[in-house]
Amino acid sequence: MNDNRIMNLAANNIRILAASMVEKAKSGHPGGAMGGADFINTLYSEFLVYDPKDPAWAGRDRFFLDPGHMAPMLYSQLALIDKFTLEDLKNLRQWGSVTPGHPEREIERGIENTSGPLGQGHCFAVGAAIAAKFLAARTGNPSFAKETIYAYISDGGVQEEISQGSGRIAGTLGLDNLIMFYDANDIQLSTETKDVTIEDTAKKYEAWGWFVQKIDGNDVDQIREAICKAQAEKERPSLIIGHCVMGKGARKADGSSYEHNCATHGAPLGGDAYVNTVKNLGGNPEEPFVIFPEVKEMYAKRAAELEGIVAARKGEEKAWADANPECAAKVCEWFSGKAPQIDWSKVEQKAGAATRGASATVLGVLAEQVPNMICASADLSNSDKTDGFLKKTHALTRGDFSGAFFQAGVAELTMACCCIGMALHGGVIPACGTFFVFSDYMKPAVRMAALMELPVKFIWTHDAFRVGEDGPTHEPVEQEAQIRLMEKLKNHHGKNSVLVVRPADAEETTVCWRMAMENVDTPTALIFSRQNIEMLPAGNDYSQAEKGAYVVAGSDEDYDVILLASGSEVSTLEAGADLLRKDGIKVRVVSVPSEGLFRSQPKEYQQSVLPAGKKKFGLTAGLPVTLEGLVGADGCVWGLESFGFSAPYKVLDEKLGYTGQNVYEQVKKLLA
Ligand SMILES: Cc1ncc(C[n+]2csc(CCOP(=O)(O)OP(=O)(O)O)c2C)c(N)n1
Ligand SMILES: [Mg+2]
Repeated sequence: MNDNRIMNLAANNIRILAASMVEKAKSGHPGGAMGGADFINTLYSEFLVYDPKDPAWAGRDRFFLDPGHMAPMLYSQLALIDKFTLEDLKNLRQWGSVTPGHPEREIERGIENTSGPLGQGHCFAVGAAIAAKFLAARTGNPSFAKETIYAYISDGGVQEEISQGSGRIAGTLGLDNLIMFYDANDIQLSTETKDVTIEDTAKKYEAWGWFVQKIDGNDVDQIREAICKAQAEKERPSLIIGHCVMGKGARKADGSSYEHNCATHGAPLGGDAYVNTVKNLGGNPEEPFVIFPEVKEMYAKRAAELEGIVAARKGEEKAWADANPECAAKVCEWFSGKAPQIDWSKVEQKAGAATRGASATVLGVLAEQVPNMICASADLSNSDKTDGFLKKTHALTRGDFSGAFFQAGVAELTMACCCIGMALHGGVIPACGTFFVFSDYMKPAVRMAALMELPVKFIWTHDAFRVGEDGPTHEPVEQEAQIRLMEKLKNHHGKNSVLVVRPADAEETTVCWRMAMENVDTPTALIFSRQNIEMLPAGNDYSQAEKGAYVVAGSDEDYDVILLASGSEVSTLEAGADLLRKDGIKVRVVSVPSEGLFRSQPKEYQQSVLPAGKKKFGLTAGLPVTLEGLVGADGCVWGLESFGFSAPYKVLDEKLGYTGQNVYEQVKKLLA
């Protein structure tokens, strides 16, 4: 335990740095950061276990920040442990700086997650806590059982609906390795919190099965005691509600208090207010970017302490590894980020199956061969066919994490963000399934997974209006176009930020899953049909799906027209092609499981598959725009431009023109 005088000095140091960063940048959020300084300082100086020399150590505690706008607090704290320089802090929010406006994941610098969209961080932490328990159960490595996942949340995140999902899941699964600190400062961006909510947050979390403590969030003794009690809790996740003072220590230009004021949420304190604040906190406004010597000393002492703590943990790990060399080697492999070794010859597809069924076949093999994979479903496992995986394992439950299936309940965004959290933790390959139409509930998570370059697998079934009897609410139309926009968006490494695949039949499904498992650099979206699909012509070389688009076997030389599609529409094109050939028209059929991937191929290949100037006809059960980019001025696209209708799918196919006959008619018109 450190001297409280120095602890308060360190917290003030963080406040000064945070306020100064924002002041210098002329933009940012000082108030929340100043309020939370006592908690983060206490956590890092006395509790958080990490290896200063080995930031990516798999057994480290994790700290997830949800309110990314409190970046100045995190950067300042990390400057106290030498992860950022004072120069870095001075460059907050500037071009090319390592201190962007909201933190972006960078393990080397101690940033575990990208944050900004409030609430998702709750689930990232829950997912990481699940991963730690899963890895502990699966491997016996003692570090995973000792790891604690800390999360820092705020009023905004608690109001976000996703907090309900994280609260429910963590309570249900009894995640006692999760400790959330709620910075309850009663202030948010434009109002006081009481203007928008009268809820009793403590009771709410208690009802979800959490251990809840309420403390003065600016009192180091109370923070310490609360963390100790939370660590001692052996059944429930912990919520520490810290009543913090927004803008703690801030002073206005006239010297009066600037605490508990919305104005400090998202703007520099400004001029004399800033000067008065720094002085009030014991700093020098002429030279605010300093770390006080006593604070430096305290953190040097902590670094030395950590050496001992980490050495002891790593010693236990070594004893375990010596006794379990094979398992230890596997764990290393899991954390390497490399794609798993899979014997794909074990996948035996049934001809003519729905691609969701084909996906289930693959998932069954993955469940057997990929011991660090966790598959999830939002209460649809028997429909989205993730039950192919479930049948080979069992669900994760409170007190028993020996299974590998995560029953997320009806909560798609929660599920997706928990999977992201698992990926952030590392060592685990997460996949999650639901109906494609409900991908709408998951977009914010997909975007974050894409930005963080996490290889989460999103499984979306019931890919088109052929869920007809359920009616328009359940019929995806514009969803494929939306997710394919993410394929066009490049990540920080200049790669397509998401790989989106929609296979044409059961065999192409296997190849698409292989691509998904081999894609360790970005998320993958897999889009599957509900209904059975005729196989592509015999002799088709499915491995070509890896190029994103390819010429299907049986295509004619010297063709008159190219027919292109993804998913089940390819087989509809084949039916149309048969009719066209009877009329003497020569046809090339192109399957395009991924436009984004296709556009990443050499120009010559793209040109060889879809030569410019050749007549083209695209067929999509989505919006025409899904294929218009590939067809261009060379033809037309038959797509859907309404929400859909309620009727059996074969009726819809007829009424909406998804038949070989309509393909024939439309192509005849195009060629006329
Ligand atoms: C999903 C989402 N919606 C809106 C915002 C914009 N926003 C950033 S901070 C904030 C208010 C947050 O209040 P609180 O969490 O209490 O932070 P404090 O004001 O205490 O710093 C809002 C609305 C956001 N970042 N994410
Ligand atoms: Mg607040």
